[in-house]
Amino acid sequence: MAVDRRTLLTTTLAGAVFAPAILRTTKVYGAEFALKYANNSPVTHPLTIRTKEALEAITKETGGKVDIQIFPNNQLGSDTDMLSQLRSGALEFFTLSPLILSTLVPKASINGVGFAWPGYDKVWPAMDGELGAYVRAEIAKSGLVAFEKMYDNGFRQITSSTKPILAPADLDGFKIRVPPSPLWTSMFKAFGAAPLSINFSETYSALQTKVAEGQENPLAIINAAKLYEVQKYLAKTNHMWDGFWFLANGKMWAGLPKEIQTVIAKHVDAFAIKQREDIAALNATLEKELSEKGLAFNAVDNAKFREKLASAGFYKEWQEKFGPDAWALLEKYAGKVS
Ligand code: X2X
Repeated sequence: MAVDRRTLLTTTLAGAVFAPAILRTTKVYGAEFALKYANNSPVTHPLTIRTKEALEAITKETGGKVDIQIFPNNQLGSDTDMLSQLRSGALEFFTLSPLILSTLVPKASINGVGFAWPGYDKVWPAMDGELGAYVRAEIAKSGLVAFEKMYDNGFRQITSSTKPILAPADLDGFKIRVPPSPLWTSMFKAFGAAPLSINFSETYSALQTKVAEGQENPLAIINAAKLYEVQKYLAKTNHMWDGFWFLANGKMWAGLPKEIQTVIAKHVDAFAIKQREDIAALNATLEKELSEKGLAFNAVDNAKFREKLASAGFYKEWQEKFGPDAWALLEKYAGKVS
């Protein structure tokens, strides 16, 4: 059998397993499934690093049949933009905070209820268990698919350029940037703050120009996005836990061959576990690193913040909004939330 140049090139690139199918569609000529994944995270953040590795593993295992290009750091626009691109099919995959997703899937924000989680030992069993399954079913109704394992964002901390936040009263009138989500706005209103709903893509400049005095994010984001350059103080409030659902456009997903779906889901989920470990490791070292970069850390009495939310009616309002089923699942894992 004569081996022509094209065959040689193809088998070299693709390896033996998918070689026959790939003859028509090598990476050189365009993969059979050329897709896009986008996020809001800096290139040095574990979300970008690990999703990139997951996508490479997918390309490798499919012998180049599936080539998912990554667009990190809001290259395709803000979270709000990317969510509409995902819905229309202009974008195939996207990682998004469940709280921002709640603009489309209201019950998705349940994990973000203030001070619900005592720690990660309660978060992961919930999100990998019945609470996560409940939310994923809600997401499915909206025409999107959420993969099983969430990626971590983290426990959120409040930063400020104007004054340290030592007690709930310091939030009174405080101009704080929050991501676009009713739960976030509601929570900071309950603290008496003046929340500004701003996408992450605009957050650094909103802080730099002092449109907002402060913001709240986990340490890994504060570090990777260099928010310490435009903030002076960090209050260790741990007021909310947030993650990222790895989402797919539902129609596109349904159109993929079963064996391709299996390979994609396998790697997306496996690298989520590695990414969670990365965030855990960073949590152990970043207070020191960020202090050295100039952020002044202070501890707070979390119970006082929680009491303030309770007395403002925050828990009552959101318990009604989420309804008894969702709330019961939250409390099943997190303990009593009120
Ligand atoms: O927008 C934010 O603050 C971020 C990066 O934490 C989210 O994706 C929700």
